[in-house]
Amino acid sequence: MDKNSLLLVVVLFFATANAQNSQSKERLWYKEPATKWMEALPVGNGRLGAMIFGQPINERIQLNEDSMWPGGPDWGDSKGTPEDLVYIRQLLKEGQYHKADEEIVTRFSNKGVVRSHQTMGDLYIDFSTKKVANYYRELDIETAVATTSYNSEGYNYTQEVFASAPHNVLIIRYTTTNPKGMDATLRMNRPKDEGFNTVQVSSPAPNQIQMKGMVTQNGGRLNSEAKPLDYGVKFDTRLVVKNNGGIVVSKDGILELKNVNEAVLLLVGSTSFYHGNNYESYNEQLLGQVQELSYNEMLSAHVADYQSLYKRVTLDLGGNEFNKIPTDERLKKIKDGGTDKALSALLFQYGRYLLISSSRPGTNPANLQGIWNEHIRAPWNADYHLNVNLQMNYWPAEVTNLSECHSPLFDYTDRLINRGRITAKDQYGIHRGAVIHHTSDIWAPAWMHAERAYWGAWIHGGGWLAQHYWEHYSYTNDIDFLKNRAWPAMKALAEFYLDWLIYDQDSKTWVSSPETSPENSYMAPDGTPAAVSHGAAMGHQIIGEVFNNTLKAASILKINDDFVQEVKSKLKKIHPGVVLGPDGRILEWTKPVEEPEKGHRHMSQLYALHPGISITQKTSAHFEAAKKTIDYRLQHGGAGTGWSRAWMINFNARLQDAVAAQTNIQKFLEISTADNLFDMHPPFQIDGNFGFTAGVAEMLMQSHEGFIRLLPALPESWDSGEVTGLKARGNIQVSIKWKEHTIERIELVSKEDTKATLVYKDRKKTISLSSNETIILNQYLKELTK
Ligand code: FUC
Repeated sequence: MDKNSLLLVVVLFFATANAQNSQSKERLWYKEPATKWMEALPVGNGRLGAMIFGQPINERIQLNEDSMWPGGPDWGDSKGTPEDLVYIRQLLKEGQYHKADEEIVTRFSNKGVVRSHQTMGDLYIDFSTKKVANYYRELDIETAVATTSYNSEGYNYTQEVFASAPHNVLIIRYTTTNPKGMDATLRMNRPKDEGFNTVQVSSPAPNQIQMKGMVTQNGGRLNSEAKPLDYGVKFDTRLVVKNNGGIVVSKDGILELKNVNEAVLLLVGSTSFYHGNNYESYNEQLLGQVQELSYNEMLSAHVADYQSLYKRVTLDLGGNEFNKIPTDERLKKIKDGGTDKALSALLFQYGRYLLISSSRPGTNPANLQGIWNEHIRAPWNADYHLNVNLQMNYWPAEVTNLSECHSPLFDYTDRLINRGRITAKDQYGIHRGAVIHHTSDIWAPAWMHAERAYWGAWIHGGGWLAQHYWEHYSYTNDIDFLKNRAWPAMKALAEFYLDWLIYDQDSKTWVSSPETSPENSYMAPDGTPAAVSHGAAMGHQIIGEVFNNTLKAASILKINDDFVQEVKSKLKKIHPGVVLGPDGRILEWTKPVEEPEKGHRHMSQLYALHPGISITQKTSAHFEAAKKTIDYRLQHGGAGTGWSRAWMINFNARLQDAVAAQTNIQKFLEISTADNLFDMHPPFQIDGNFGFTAGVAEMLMQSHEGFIRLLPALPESWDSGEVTGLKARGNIQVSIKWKEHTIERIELVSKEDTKATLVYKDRKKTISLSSNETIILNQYLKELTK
């Protein structure tokens, strides 16, 4: 065989291999390397993350670690006094709404917004390769491995990257069929922060790069009182190369690889946040351990660990022939008006992939960008926004069978509650319980960070998070969790509300005041927008829910003390959260008002529909009013951001409106999805990915009404399909197969003896389930479907 025909054989071989790859189901794949960050592909082990560009010659791997934050827990917990609260309440009584807006900020908020999560830096790998053919790049979300492959001058080259949770390391492997091996240069650096950059890069050993320093830049927007920070989390990032063939030499923190046939790069990143002063020795120890392991050992451990979570749920909506098309081209077809239901299934699973990759037991919770952030000052500081965004990140956790991934949220909220107790006491004079305002950072301050009342003065971050504790229990039946984690947290948040509410003589109800409705404002009587109000729908809905869930928990835990009695009595007279206006919509404030932003992205007055559970088909007037409220928002340009659109999918699923849910899915793909399938606010914000996944699950199965509703919002085009392993409240796993819009098979698995009621369209059936027995409900299908 001459050289040319050998080349042809090799080229054909790779062409076939690539085509095969692309047909397999759950992967994102492309024919071009990423040229922008939003085209790069994310991997992560919950704490450590990377964005892979897949550039064959000058590769960039952008690195993240979830505790890379400046500062410390030292910004204090409160400003203002209980007298200031009395003053604001008085202003509202006098109808001085604008003054209340101003004074609430002046008196209670003394810093700008929180600090920013920061990038850990970049790893660059420059190859001497000149020509590239048959380029292929993918992220296989069934194994959580990102692969790049290409051919150069007759030889194959591959890069594989994964972030291992069991071994706590990022692993990158390069291989080639070229007997002469590869030549490459490896370096790491980190963008400069403003003035206190302390990064040092060196080579402590011939095959190592070390990058260490401190996260010092403030990042957040500052008001005049706050100064840039010269302290923060200390970090140590190390890269070790293990090579097969050739040599590795180091010079000034740069590694040169010559004639290397295979190179395995092991990258660890450790910080003082997790390891105190031992963060460097932790890395040394860890590297010592992982260097002993083979690539295949680490890969198998990674895949087994990842799949133990990922494989619990499968979704097939048909249309899988589209998987043969590169992901960016599929998206383009949708933007051009096409449909691709397999892409919805892929995006559903991608949300699960992202949650597994950004939130694992022991890590920090997924921030506004999960863990993937290339900035020193990220948009909205990549922080923890508590007025929808952080909660949305965790909407898919229970229903898509990833309960474990929910746990960082509870660890973090417990920390918020600790600080929120001080805030409640010092700022508002409330001596029991905790308050948590609208945004926070890794140090978990709970106080008010506000430059403007309409976004900063909101007090229900904690109340909304209380829902997650209750839901985690509802889905898992984990009584230890209820007793030891959920109860103390729910009680702290309920206690605060008990003392926060004031009795309103006009309405003869308990009202939350001062209130704001997330990021929105109403027209004050003088015809200009104001934010602070005497009561608002969402606040009352959240407080009502906290009280209700606390009572449910108390009854399970057999607690009936004075606190429980007080909750019962205040709940009876709390201002209703759902009040209909003259046009039949649900009011966002307690009275009908002119709304300056009629299509506002937050749909706070619909909290009771989703993620709350009090508006259901049973409350038919509210159900109808919710529909009207949504229509009105959309008619006025609503759901403009990715997360808002994703929330719409969840609302429509709850309203059992398959057509509207499908329309919002289509719009989400058209407007809010980037080529790497990251959600765009814009810019990138991960909440929409998680909200999308939760929304699709809600379209297929719901369990918030006390029974399991099957296929409540199945779009016309999802005519046949199968979902397995979804979780219903009560710790029941549900799988459904359907054909031509009719259920063919239902499988239920319960961990304990219980009863389950299934509802399909207008049919209902209650059955008994024994523990750990798989029940296939063929015998009931007739009753359910006809
Ligand atoms: C909320 C939203 C914004 C943005 C920010 C991070 O405040 O209103 O749209 O998503 O969080």
